[in-house]
Amino acid sequence: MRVPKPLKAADIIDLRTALAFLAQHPGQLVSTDVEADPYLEIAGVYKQVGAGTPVAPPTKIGPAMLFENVKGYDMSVVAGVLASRKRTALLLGSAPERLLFDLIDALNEPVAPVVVARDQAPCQEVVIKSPFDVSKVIPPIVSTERDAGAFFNMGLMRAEDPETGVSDVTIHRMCVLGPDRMSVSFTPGRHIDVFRRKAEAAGKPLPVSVSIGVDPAIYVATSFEAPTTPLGLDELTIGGGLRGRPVELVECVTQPGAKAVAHAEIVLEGEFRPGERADEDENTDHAGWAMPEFPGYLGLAQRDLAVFRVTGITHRVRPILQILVGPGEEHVTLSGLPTEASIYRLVEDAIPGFLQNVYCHPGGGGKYLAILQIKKRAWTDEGRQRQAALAAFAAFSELKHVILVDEDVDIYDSNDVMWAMTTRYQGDVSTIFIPGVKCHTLDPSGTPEFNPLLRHSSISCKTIFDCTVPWDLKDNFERSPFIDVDVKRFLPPES
Ligand SMILES: [Mn+2]
Repeated sequence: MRVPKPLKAADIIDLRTALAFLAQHPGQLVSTDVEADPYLEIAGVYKQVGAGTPVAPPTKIGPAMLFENVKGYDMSVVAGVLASRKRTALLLGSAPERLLFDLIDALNEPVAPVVVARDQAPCQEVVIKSPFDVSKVIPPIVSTERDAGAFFNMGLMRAEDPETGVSDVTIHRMCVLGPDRMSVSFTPGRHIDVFRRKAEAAGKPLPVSVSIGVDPAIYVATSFEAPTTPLGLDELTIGGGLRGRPVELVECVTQPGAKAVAHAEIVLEGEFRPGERADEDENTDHAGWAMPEFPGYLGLAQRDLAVFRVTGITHRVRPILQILVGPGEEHVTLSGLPTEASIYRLVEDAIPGFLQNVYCHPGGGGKYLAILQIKKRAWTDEGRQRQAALAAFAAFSELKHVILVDEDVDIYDSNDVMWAMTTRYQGDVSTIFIPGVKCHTLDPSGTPEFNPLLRHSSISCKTIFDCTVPWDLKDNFERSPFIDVDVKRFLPPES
């Protein structure tokens, strides 16, 4: 028998090819056939294996994990496909420090999706029409004992504007409330919610698809937010740009107005009906909790949310349910990479050649904390680092802390960044406070209880930590000049 060719990143077209690709790389994918319970156990296992900060210790950045024996279900579950920057770079055929530039290239050269015929859409190999109970078909993943119920948090929601026809994809957390009902948590202003409100005002349902388990490039592209992707810019065109070929869509079976990702593992078809609302915690006697949120705390249950009515489930034969556990490093990837690209683009437009790279650090869940690496080229660049930080806040409104470092600091190595913050920083002269600015609702320190000067929660003091060397003092800050050696000669292979 011929030995098959190894897969390249460019061969990845869906979750399955992504997992087969990862299996070729030591330490990137681990499988278990030990029976695992979707209630608490799967999340509890992956929390230790690979969720990463801001999940509480013990945790770490580890491999993706495939649970092949899920208690009570004939479906596998995979966690953490994107829970590592290195793995994400492998999957996109890139390098960790290059990812944001790939995203910018994809933004500049988007590729529009195409619609394929039903028989070209593996996601419709199995079609389940009502009546059904979602939780009997798909393993209901519950992360902690206090959670409001089972959540889908890797569901790629797609809908079209009922007036203009423009489309949008976004991941929104969905809590399973009943056999065919789930609540959807929309942050105010999110694009699909704009579509939903228009349909509701016209007294009509909004057809929607939720694709679960897709090419990792699609997930990465999906998490762009305005202003980089304004209303009307379909993030799937960026997913297509990343791969250099269109994402394939298919018309839904039970929702003719909706289209799903043809190569998804599972698709929930459904609609938002006018006026229908629910509380996220209706099944826990309104205990007040939702699920673990990206800043590392248990999220509060939201009330009066839009309700997604499931009208059909389609899936592949032996489907794989893709989940995110934490949220930790996987959220950092999904949220942080597009944020890095948005920041770089805006700063580069304003001050060409100055910003070297950006890293949205796990300490901020990919949203609150960005490290900007800059290069002062002349005395005239002094102060531009702070201008770059201001531009970063403009590029992404939920950003709270910016740490500025010079070009000789490794932004991905927290030790190196803390070294800069210690030896190139004086609190009283190197810190810039911008108090009372809108940040993010999920920062528990951005409240009037924490800071009496704040009138409401979700307002914070944006802060710039300038850990760059003043231009005229450069000579005092030269790092010890070791020689540059090709170390590979001195080490065993593979290390
Ligand atoms: Mn959008």
